[in-house]
Amino acid sequence: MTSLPGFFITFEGIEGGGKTTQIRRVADRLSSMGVDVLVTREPGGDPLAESIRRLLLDPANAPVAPAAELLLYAAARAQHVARVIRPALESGRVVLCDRYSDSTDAYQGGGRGVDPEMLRTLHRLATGDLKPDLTLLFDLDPEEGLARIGTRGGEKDRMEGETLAFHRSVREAFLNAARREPERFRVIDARRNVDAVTDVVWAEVQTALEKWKIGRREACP
Ligand code: Z5A
Repeated sequence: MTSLPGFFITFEGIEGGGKTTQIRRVADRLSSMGVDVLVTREPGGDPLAESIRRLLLDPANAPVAPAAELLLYAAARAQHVARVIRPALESGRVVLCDRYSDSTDAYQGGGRGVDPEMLRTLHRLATGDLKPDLTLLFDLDPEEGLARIGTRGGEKDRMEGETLAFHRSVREAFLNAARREPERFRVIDARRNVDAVTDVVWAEVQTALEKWKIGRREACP
């Protein structure tokens, strides 16, 4: 949990789970209620981090050495946290972030097999131990997620082009993280239709934000 005045929500899961669709819907609802909300994403969210994103996802750069991939994701995050996320939370905003450090644990840890201790050290360096207050994990079978992405058309990015076995390991790593930290994670059944998913997501966000507001009132009566 962050000790900063703002509230930090991350949207996680395998490709095609619907994170991006749902983050927009949540942002629209919060904005219409007058909540000061920032929507951002990883890798990216800042000009330098967006440049790193292009390098990471470009299929022309394959194969990328696992250590290089890990360090580039960490570098993008370090910049994003320092320049965008932390300042927004310090000024009391609600930050909605499409992927964060759980993606590194799932893709570089679960998918590529990077040692968890190494990942923890890098997270400390890149984020100063800044953790989300709430993480919504959009869960579905990778076959279904990749099929959704397929209907979008266009060329597959470098990560989308990984094998189904890779995406299955990633999904398992996400679910393991949710089992380890049940107080932070909410696992959302992403197989349902978009509106049904929004109903569940919105209920989780509202509950979390109510607790945050009560905490703020108690801190500054
Ligand atoms: N990565 C990493 O390895 N390490 C890290 O530390 C970080 C990231 C931070 C970023 O790709 C890649 O980097 C990602 C992980 C890796 N790669 N993989 N694999 P990205 O940001 O370009 O891609 P993404 O985050 O996976 O987003 P996405 O492909 O856009 O998927 P999504 O956000 O989960 O879904 P969506 O865009 O909302 O929806 C996808 C399609 O499904 C779209 O056509 C929707 O209309 C449709 N959709 C959405 N919801 C539904 C429902 N409920 N039913 C049916 N259809 C739906």
